[in-house]
Amino acid sequence: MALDQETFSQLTNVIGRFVEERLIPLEAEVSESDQVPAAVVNDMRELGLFGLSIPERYGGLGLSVEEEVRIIFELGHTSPAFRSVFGTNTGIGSQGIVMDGTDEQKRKYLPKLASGEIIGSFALTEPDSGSDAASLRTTAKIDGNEYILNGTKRFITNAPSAGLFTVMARTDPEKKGASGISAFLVEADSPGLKLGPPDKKMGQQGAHVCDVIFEDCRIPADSVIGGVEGQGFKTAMKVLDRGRLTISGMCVGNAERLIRDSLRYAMERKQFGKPIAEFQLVQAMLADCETEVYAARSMVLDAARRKDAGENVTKLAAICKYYCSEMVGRVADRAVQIHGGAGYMAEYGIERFYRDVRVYRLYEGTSQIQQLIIAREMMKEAAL
Ligand code: COS
Repeated sequence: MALDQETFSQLTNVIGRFVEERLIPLEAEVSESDQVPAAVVNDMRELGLFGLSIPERYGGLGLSVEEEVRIIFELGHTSPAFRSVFGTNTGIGSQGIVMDGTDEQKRKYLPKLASGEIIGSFALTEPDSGSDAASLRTTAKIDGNEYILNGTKRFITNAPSAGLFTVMARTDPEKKGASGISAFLVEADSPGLKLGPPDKKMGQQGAHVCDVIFEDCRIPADSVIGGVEGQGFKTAMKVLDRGRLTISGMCVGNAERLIRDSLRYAMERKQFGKPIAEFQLVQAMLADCETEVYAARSMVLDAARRKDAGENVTKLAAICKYYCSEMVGRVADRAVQIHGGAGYMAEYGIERFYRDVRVYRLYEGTSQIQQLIIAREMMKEAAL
């Protein structure tokens, strides 16, 4: 643990109250307006949410992975669009710098990411490169003391508000696979960087996604993360290992919220003269949800502790992401079922969560990619 027990439990309580009192009442409004109010974003800055995982010497709270996922469990009790406001700053938009950046890159960007002065965003996916990340085509060609970037990045979370992108691009066209890829820090106002229109999505209104287009975009030569070419794919994979744990934490939090709402509804809603929670078929659905979320929570905490202890958690992060994202999908489906017709109606908010959680099985690697990673790691272990 990075914080002492008492300070951490105070932080958890403060964030828990913020979620209950400030965010939950705004869920429907955020979904309808597709916007998190600026005043809420300010509160998030003041609470230190943008810097949860960024080391203290760069202005963050420096939480361990276990502490961060415990905070994320709390944040998962409300719509995921809220966490998305700062989720890339604490996760995929900052961790490339934290893990592999030079001291100068850390000093230049981490304090601004930690305070929320700028938004960080992670640009890996392209129109023709999703699951097969190593096939990406965006190029970065050295030209004197600059690189020139060309290509398009797709479905980039927080791109519309980003001040800084971590961009994976091919520096060595001779090398088709992962070893030809480098990671760059690209400021949003770099000449030749353009944004596409905001994408319309199935859920998570309030969180914004769009294309990022590089047309002869010029950036300084010292923008390569860590100052070394050819390491960008590995940086991206390490960032995703960590990101997959935090997404798993969101899945657990969202599932806990859905279970809480479903239990309350089942205990109040009467049919055939008694609360529907007294019917065994409804009880079975509640029990399955509770059992699965307990398993999910336990595995996320175990994997987070192992990561904090310095273990390689590539397999465990994939296991968590796979299990937790599928689990919350099942829980959301049962939540709709328990609510009956009300579960299908916007007024109750359950259908909104049902749509919101669907993306967990897709982004930061589909369930099928997680299966592939798990099996590969098993084979590697067996071959040792
Ligand atoms: N940590 C550190 N290094 C890693 C790594 C990890 N988790 N995973 C792979 N690497 C390294 C490998 O060790 C290898 O290095 P060497 O050549 O020195 O041995 C290199 O990276 C290439 O790895 P690999 O051969 O496994 O790459 P593949 O092209 O086979 O692809 C998958 C690997 C499928 C796992 C990868 O493309 C992936 O995760 N795809 C999904 C991408 C994704 O999540 N996209 C979502 C968009 S981001 S929101």
